[in-house]
Amino acid sequence: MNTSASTSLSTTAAPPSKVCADCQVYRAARLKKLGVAVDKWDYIVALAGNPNTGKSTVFNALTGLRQHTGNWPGKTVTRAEGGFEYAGRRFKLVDLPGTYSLLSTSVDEQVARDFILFGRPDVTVIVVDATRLERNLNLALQVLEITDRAVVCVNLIDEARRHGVQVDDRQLARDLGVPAVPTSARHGEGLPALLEAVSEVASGRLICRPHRLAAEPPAIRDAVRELRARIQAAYPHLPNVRWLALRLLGGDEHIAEALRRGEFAGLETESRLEAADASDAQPQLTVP
Ligand SMILES: Nc1nc2c(ncn2[C@@H]2O[C@H](COP(=O)(O)OP(=O)(O)O)[C@@H](O)[C@H]2O)c(=O)[nH]1
Ligand SMILES: [Mg+2]
Repeated sequence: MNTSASTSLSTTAAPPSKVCADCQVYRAARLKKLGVAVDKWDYIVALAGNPNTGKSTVFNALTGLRQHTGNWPGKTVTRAEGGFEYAGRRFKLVDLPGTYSLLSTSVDEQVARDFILFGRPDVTVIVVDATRLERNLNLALQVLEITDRAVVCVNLIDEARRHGVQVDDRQLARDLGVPAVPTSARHGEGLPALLEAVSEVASGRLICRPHRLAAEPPAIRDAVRELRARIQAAYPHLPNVRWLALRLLGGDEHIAEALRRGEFAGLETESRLEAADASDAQPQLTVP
């Protein structure tokens, strides 16, 4: 197995708490709304990635015949979901639409983003193409703005090798702050290490510290700071406040509406790092 990721990431057990029990109720309701039944599964894993990175190949390799397809609720976008067992735990794997970004400019992007944002998967596997790493990291960084539970699957590593490209997965894991596992899904290579990394992040044994782009342009710094403070006051434990502030500044009506409607209630208590001191109060936020 690939142990490189743990060199840059701390391994800590997630503290169980009453708050976590409450989140499970919230979470089951939200996932149901997103069309996912949660009763038979210990963990939910989302598969994100650009089109043609081998997402479906990874999905098929992990789930085999234990899969079915349908549509996302209220959308004509196809969804595949399936299950597998690993280390005595049952994982539900949800294949998200292939997208180049999560800015919600298409139905596919909206579906993928909403699932990561509101479904709060235990792990999001970001499948990237090892031969086009730079282009693929755009989506990876966007996912890491929304969730801190992710594993990067550096797929098509055989193609990269064929072209003389070597990917330094250890450095990539350090730079991104999440495990990076080289795979060749078509040939089954690297999948055991991928499963191990997913299992470590899902169980909370491995806590990721994802890379977030450091500074925003001076022109918007004050506005971001102010919005962050307001969102944080309403939802003290959301892991992606800065991203939300930036989306609001970008005129993202979908996010503004979700904040107005209080759809982030219950999400903020799930931050494993801070679950212990989360409060039960229902936050209210007025978005101008
Ligand atoms: N050489 C190679 N081809 C792969 C690998 N993974 C997937 N493919 C191929 O890449 C193409 C796209 O794969 P698919 O799983 O449909 O990509 P998706 O669009 O991300 O779901 C297919 O022809 C796969 O057989 C891999 O690791 N190595
Ligand atoms: Mg596919």
